[in-house]
Amino acid sequence: MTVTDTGAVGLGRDQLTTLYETMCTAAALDTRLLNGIKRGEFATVTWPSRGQEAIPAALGLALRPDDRLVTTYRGLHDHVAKGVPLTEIIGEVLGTSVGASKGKGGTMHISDPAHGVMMTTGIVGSGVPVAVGLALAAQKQGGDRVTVVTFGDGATNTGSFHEGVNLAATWKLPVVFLCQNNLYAEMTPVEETMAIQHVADRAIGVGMVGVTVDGNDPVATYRVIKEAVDRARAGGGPTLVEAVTFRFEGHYAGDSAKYIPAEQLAEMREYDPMVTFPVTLLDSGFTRAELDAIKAAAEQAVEEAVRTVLAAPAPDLAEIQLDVYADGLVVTHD
Ligand SMILES: Cc1ncc(C[n+]2csc(CCOP(=O)(O)OP(=O)(O)O)c2C)c(N)n1
Repeated sequence: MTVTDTGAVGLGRDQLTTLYETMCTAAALDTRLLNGIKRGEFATVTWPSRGQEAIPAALGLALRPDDRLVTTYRGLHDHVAKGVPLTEIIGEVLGTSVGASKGKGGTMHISDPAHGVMMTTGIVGSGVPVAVGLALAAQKQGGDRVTVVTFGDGATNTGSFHEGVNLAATWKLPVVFLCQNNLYAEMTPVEETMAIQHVADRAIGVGMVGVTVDGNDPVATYRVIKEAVDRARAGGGPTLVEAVTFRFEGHYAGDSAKYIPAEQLAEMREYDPMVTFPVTLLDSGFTRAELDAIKAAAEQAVEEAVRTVLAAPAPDLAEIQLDVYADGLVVTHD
């Protein structure tokens, strides 16, 4: 197990811009949805990721468009990073016909194979074996496509996780296991469910590379994920990446998060990537005006997408069985 330090920036201006654009879009999306729910503008449920923006931004930069992703209910940022259009994401969260699954999936079940998003799941840990299956298919097909699966620290306590990583390591499958360790599983602090300090240590038991990185540092996280993706693509097998971060909102929209101690919240705010990364960017030659413009453009794009979605019709009743069964099979009830 290696713990990386953040190191010098060393990325090009375009890459840094992409990282910040993705982070701003993800943060704006989270905030806009939460605010809309709070003021009764729409009724839906989301699982916020405010604070975790650096990890998906790094992931998006490290992946090719044809690489595959499996994610969770807390995956809206991952969808943004993988290029799923905002109208498809918001459309699905709000259950309208312009959603990625035409409004039939909801926040927990966004899939968009055209952008490589194969599954979003609400069953903790269940994405791992699915990603391993996708990686096995890629290996059998002989291409160099990589699959990434993201999950929380709590998911690494499930049987699915342990079975999946073991098989992937044994068969050297092209998959990256990306744990977004936000220090809580739902309302339970990580130390109450794990006797080890680093999730990445779990890689040792199956003979796989495991790396822990500061998940609030998008540059360091990008480097670690890129190395893991390159290794998988070159036939070197899977990696378990643990990106340590923090979630500033409750487990779900409406959860007051009272179980997070005030001192911990205050301390972690110092490491909020939406605060620290702009400082890095200013040190790297960006101007405050440039950063403000990126943030404003992201907020405007989210606002326009919300407007489009709210003007879209609900899914048609005739739609209800389409895309649910295998092609051509429609079940009817007399
Ligand atoms: C198999 C299963 N058990 C329990 C739950 C209830 N549940 C929903 S989220 C969650 C916590 C998961 O924590 P973690 O994997 O750390 O992800 P996070 O929510 O922190 O991103 C639990 C236990 C579930 N959805 N699936």
